[in-house]
Amino acid sequence: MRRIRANAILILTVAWILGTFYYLWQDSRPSSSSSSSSGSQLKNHGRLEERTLPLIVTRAPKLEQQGQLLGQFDQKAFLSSKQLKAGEDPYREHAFNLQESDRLGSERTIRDTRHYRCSSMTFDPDLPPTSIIITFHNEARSTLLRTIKSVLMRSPPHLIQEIILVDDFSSDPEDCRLLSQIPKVHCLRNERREGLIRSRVRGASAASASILTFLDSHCEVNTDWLQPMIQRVKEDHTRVVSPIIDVISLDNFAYLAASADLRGGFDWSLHFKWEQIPIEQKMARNDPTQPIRTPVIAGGIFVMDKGWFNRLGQYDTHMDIWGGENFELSFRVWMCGGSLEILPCSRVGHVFRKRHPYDFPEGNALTYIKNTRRAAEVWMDEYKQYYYAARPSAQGKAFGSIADRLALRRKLNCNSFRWYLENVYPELKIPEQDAAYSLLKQGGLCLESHGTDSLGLAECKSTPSIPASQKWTLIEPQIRQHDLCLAITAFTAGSKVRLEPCNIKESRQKWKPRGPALQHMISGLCLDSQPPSGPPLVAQCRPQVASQSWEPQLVT
Ligand code: LR7
Ligand code: MN
Repeated sequence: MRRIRANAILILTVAWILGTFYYLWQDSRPSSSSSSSSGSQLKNHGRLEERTLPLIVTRAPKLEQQGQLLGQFDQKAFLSSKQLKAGEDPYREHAFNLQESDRLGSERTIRDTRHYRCSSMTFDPDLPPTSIIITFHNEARSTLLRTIKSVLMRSPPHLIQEIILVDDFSSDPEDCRLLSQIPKVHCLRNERREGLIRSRVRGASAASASILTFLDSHCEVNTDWLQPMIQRVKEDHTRVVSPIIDVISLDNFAYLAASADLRGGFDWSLHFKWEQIPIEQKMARNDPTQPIRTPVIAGGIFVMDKGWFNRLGQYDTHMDIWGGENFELSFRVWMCGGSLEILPCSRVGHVFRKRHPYDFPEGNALTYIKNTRRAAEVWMDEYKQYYYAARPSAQGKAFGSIADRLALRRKLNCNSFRWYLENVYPELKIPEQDAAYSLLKQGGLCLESHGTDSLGLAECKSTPSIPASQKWTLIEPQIRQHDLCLAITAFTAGSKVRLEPCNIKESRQKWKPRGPALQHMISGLCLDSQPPSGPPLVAQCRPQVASQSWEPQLVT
């Protein structure tokens, strides 16, 4: 009896110990149900992972190491000479809580927010070093110093060739001068306000390493952030790579993990947003350490080969202050032969703000319009009409000459924006245009849909009683009715046509006008109403045949 009881106690004890281990192990993995609602804007906080317990921390280096890191630089004096005065609004100058930032000082430990499998990744022993480029305009001393120190503390020293600061004409030139005392840090000061785009180009031109790494001036890089990015760029110099950007709270400076299932996207007004990875890609991801292809990058934190940066035309230096350069770079990289990806095993924290703490000499809205208009005019081809439709105030606003950027695009022999939409961002919906419906007339008859499977000819109706079934939107290459598109069912003459959900990648849905006829682009066949009573089909094109003539008539 006693033996049975002893055994029972032993079994319970073992189970308890195993259970505890299992619980701890579970807890140190990112939760799988963490995807938060698809982020909606640049400064949103809707992309945080649910788990926020600090479990694994990155240790700060010992004091003697720190001495070596900072050389002659006196960080105490640097920070203490410029702190918040009693009674001052801590948010006023930087749009984040300066008091909290100052309280943290020049460094701290942060949680390693990577997936647990990232720590077993291996990298080439001979990765090339990088030049880090940080532009700043009136950045708070504590956030700027933490950015620099986090780089020095959490990167393998041999991978940091130098840190190039570009002081974009901040009010106090001392910041730049003092920080240059830190080993490996150089600071270039602009003689007038240039904005972040020209400042980055200046920093990049001064860089001596073959790989460029851009950071905002209020970041904290996390454990082993750099190796995954340099590895990917070393393998293929046309890749432009970003980390997952964790959130540093603008109120209390807590370091919070961002969701790992997001990528960069945008709407037609060229407003950046975080969005969920498309479901098919998510299902296919069985390795959480794999890169995530992204249509655009947020813009501030990325690694790029220097030769590739130069060959692709750096940045559009006629863009001012802030905004739009991330679209221009992203379109250019994809359309001219490169790719963009987010590396989930690289994490960098960034203080997301709700407003700009600095002034825009020409006004915030006008500057954003000028910059995005330049991106749209140079890269978006006929699709720029949707940008103007979504941002009517952009029409007629000055944006300067784009001749050199167009010449660059020609020289690099870049793909079209349609190619980009089809191959990189097929999820971006082409908007319905209210005013651009047409009838497709053949004599007195009009092409009409009856449900999705059946099409036919019927007597044309006139305004105001035109039924939706006779209204077509002709957006080359598609012939649309709301979200449905006219498609051939097979690539042979005599095949039926029907309506199916639009998909810009689908070659069966691509048409172009050929004289009065509508020609299917790939098969070369033409839309034909023969026999007149039966459903329309595709047939060999015969110019001037009445059954192949479709006269579009705009209805407003
Ligand atoms: O006139 C200026 N001169 C500058 O040097 C204005 C700004 N800057 C500096 C500034 O000090 C900071 O270091 O430029 C950097 C970016 O400015 P922020 O931090 O005010 O911009 P942001 O974080 O709101 O903006 C994001 O979008 C910008 C569009 O132009 C840039 O691409 C930023 O780099 C970018 N930041 C990120 O991608 C970090 C992640 C945020 C997201 C999403
Ligand atoms: Mn920023």
